[in-house]
This record gives sequence, C-alpha cells and structure tokens, in this order.
Amino acid sequence: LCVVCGQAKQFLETEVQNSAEDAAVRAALSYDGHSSTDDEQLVLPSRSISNANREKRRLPLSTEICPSVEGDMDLAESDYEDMDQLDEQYTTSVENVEETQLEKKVTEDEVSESTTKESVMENITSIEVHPDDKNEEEMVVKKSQQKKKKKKQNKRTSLTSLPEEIVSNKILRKYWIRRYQLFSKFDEGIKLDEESWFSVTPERVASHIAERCRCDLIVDAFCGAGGSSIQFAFTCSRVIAIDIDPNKIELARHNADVYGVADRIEFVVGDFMTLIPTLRADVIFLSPPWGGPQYKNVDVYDIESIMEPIGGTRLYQACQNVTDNIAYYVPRNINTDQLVMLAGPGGSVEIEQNFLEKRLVAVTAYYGELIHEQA
Ligand code: MGP
Ligand code: SAH
Repeated sequence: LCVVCGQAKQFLETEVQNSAEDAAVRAALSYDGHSSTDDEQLVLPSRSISNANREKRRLPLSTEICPSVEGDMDLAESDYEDMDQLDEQYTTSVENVEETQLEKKVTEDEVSESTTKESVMENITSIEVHPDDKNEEEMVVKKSQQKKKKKKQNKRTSLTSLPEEIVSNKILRKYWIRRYQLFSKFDEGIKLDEESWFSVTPERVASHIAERCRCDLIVDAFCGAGGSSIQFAFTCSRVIAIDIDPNKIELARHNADVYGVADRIEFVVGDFMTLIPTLRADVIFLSPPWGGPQYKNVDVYDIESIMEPIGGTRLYQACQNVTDNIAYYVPRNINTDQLVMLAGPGGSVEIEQNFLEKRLVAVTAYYGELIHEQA
C-alpha cells in the first residue's frame, strides 16, 4: 500500500519540493497511478497542522477483538485459464440460454458421471481408430487432445455452478475471476448480487482499512454485501452496518455468517442520510455508490458525482455532526484537491492509495484521529 499523508494541498505541494519523497508524492497527488506495490509504504515526514481546537474522542486502538483472516487471495494461473474457458462458455451460454437453463437442472453427480463415461469412451474410440499405429508421437498428441477435451468438458460442468448474475452479465466475469480477492472464504458460500460484485471492498483492502479504523463503535454507512463490515467485526467491538437495500442487508448478514461474525454486527435497513441524526459512532466508514463502473470513464472523478444530487461533500459534512473520525473510500481517479478541501481550513487528511497485486484499486481518505501520527 502506498500511503501519502496530506495536509492542506498547497502546504503539501510546497513542502514536498525539497523532500526526498518529492517525485513519488507528487506522482501520487496528481495520480499517475502505478508507481508503488502493495508492500511499499510511502509516508510524508510530519508537518502536522493541529486539529487541537476540535474535540477529540479517544479510541481504544489497541485491543485485538479477533485475529484477522488469512488466506491465499492471489490469482492463480488457472484462474486466467478459467477466464478463457469462461469466455468460450459465456458465448455458448448467451447464444443458448434455454439450453443452459436446462443444463442447470442436471445434478452435479449426473454431469460428472456422464463426463467421465464420455471421456472413457473417447479413449477407447481413438485407440480403436488407430489399432496398429506404432507411432508413439501421434499417440501422445492424441492423448493430449483428449485431455484438453476432457478438461473442457469438466469446465463446462463448472458453468452449471456459476451464479446466475455472472452467467447473464458479461461485464461481471472479471470479478468472478477475482472472487478470492474479494472474499478468501468465497467457496464457503459467499453470495453477491450484481451491484455488489463490482462495489465490494476486496478483503485485503477491507482488513487494512479495518485495522486503521480499530475502535469501539463503527458505523459502516453503506455496507452492501458486507465486505467491509465483516472486517470491521474483527477490529471493532461493535459494528452498525447500514444499507438502503434490504437485499444487501440479507447478503451482508449471510456473508458475515460465513465468516462467523454475524452476531457482532447490527444490521440496519435504511437511508443513511435520514439515519445520521440518530447515530452515535467513534468512526464512520463511507463507501457510497460511485455511479457504477462508469466512474472510470472520466480522467478525474468529481467528488460531487457521489450519490447525486447529494454529492460527496454534503455526505461528508453530514457525518461531521456525529464524528470527525471518517474514512472515505473513493474512486482511484478522485480529485484529491477535493479530499483536501473536506478537511477544512487548517485541517488534515491522509490520502492512501489501495493496491492489490500492483493494481490500484481505490483511494481511502482518513480524517480526524484516523490520521497516522506523524513523527
Ligand atoms: P473496479 O471498477 O472493479 O475497477 O473498481 P477495476 O476492475 O480495478 O478496474 P479495471 O481497470 O480492471 O477495469 C475497483 C474497486 O473499486 C472495486 O473492487 C470496489 O472495491 C470499488 N468500487 C467500484 N465501484 C464501482 C464502487 C462503488 O460504486 N462504490 C464503492 N463503494 N466501491 C466501488
Ligand atoms: N462497502 C460495501 C459496498 C458498498 S456499495 C462492501 O464492501 O460490500 C454501496 C452501497 O450503498 C450499495 O449496497 C447501496 O445499496 C447502498 N446505498 C445507496 N444509497 C444508500 C443510502 N442512501 N443509504 C444507505 N445505503 C445506500
């Protein structure tokens, strides 16, 4: 993760002129993207502008509620092979949806049994076609072709277990390939809907943010299918997870159950903007809708595009009535000037780029006491 600490941007820009981290910091500020890896930490030297005139809430930052989740979330080569297979299968499936539907009704056992039988038959047939063939090379080629065919058939079988939204929406296929990055326990029954596939916080990013937000009571204002809330349950004593969509709350509850933390989260169906006056929190985590994957269609994302017509500034300011400790998960192409402006005159913000396997996934802006202490 590449971390950039920011004060007022003007201050930052002048200060970094002579700093050793000059190039990297300016690169991060102007967002040229891919200069850092997950492992690098880039922190500006302390030039903290005091927030002292604000009332500070003490956060119990040291108690570990539960060990964090571990798992291999890196993409395997076979995942990319899967993608190719999925491409082929997808074409078939959209061309013949009815056939796919029928296929789905066949039980897994029936499918794998028939696949095995067919494969055996193929072997026999091909040997019979060339009973006297002594050319071993040709036989090897044949066998490898048979293997490929068998593999393809097995893959086709696996199509039957793909979630409906992945089969029917081509755009979601890349997220399926990344499913273990999203949830390491994906195979233990994680469920997502269309919007959640592209908006869930990937697990490693979520657990990193959760560590930084460690506190007694956190509000996850837009919990979606629970990617972030689940990780907050490992670092915070109490989690309130809010979403306006009842189906999301069902998914979040189910997914939290997969991770064994459902009983540590209070799920609330409701409009966060309406609920704010009733809330109390040490920390608020904001991961609002960005307007879908189209957020990438602009060079610089305007913070006011968040939850239009409300806008990202009003959303942030409404939270300040509850707490100054706000973590804001925003698009990687966000206008960083706007994130700095939210801190107000003399205020501070820490802007962090979240990487996964050298891929810049998103940006998180930390405010209030969530900003790392600077030397
Ligand atoms: P992405 O659209 O999946 O970008 O968003 P990707 O696939 O890295 O880009 P590409 O170059 O491969 O095309 C990256 C991450 O941003 C997702 O994994 C989500 O965590 C987050 N994200 C994306 N969207 C559209 C939203 C959103 O609307 N709201 C929130 N809170 N997060 C989102
Ligand atoms: N962080 C989540 C993803 C959030 S996506 C995760 O890791 O899974 C944004 C979510 O905001 C969507 O689920 C959407 O239903 C919800 N949402 C949109 N408007 C809302 C509102 N006014 N109040 C609460 N939730 C809202």
